[in-house]
Amino acid sequence: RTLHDELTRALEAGEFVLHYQPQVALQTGRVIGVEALLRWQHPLRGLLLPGAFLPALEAHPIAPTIGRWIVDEACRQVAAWRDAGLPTIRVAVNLFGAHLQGGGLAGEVMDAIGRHGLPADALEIELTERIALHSEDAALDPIRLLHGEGVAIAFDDFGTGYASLSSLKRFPLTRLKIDRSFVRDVLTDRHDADIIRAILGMAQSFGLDVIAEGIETPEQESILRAMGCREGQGYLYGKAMPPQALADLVARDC
Ligand code: G
Ligand code: G
Ligand code: MN
Ligand code: NA
Repeated sequence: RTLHDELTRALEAGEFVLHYQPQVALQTGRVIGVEALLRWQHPLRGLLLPGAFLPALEAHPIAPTIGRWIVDEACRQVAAWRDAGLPTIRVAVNLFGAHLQGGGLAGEVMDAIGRHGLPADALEIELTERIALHSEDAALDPIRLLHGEGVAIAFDDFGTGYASLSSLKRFPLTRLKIDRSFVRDVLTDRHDADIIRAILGMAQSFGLDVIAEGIETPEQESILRAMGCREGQGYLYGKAMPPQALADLVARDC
């Protein structure tokens, strides 16, 4: 069987799972959100990371179907954590371009939120610049609609592409995710520190929240906090983990 055929079988067999990477408030250290990251529990090859299958999946006709499953599963999980006594945690999902193009996105997302009894702002949709850039203005209407309903919209890997500044004007956004390539050398590279300051300043003028990705050390955390960044994500707080491990992490500081 080809990888292409395997993906259809995997969806039917329920082999896709979501792992969750914590996002914390830099002032308090509290977990305030998670990013859902797709894994494939392969019967022979073990747990596969997106690098092994995402390119094939993105080009596959079932991408929108898997995208719909991801939204529903993420909402189901947040409701399950809440029902188990945890606070309602915001969950961010990464969008497939083909899912946005498919046309049904806004209805599916609002339906999932409603079905699981979540407030709209418990869900965040992550858009990459690649998706944003390659979409006609009208193709972004579902994103505008969801933003209007209170769903959070985040711009992933911000600062690495070309259309960042005009995108801020064109898109309905809630949050910028500072790409981890700027965080990595923030302590030693003056230009990276300047870029982060510029992003924070811009976000403030546009009324957007910011989260820094790829925080791995307490020193990176401290300087970002001092620069006025309020949220962070990275190995310092945890890698993407199964739902129960995430619940244990959150329960520790409840
Ligand atoms: O941590 P990880 O190796 O899971 O992530 C690798 C890449 O795969 C990241 O760029 C991430 O955006 C992408 N990715 C992970 N999960 C999903 C998903 O559910 N949907 C989409 N579209 N991309 C994902
Ligand atoms: O959607 P996005 O491309 O941002 O997906 C997140 C990716 O970043 C995943 O592959 C995840 O494993 C990776 N990642 C998350 N935190 C860190 C970190 O602190 N350091 C590094 N090197 N990678 C990270
Ligand atoms: Mn992401
Ligand atoms: Na990112």
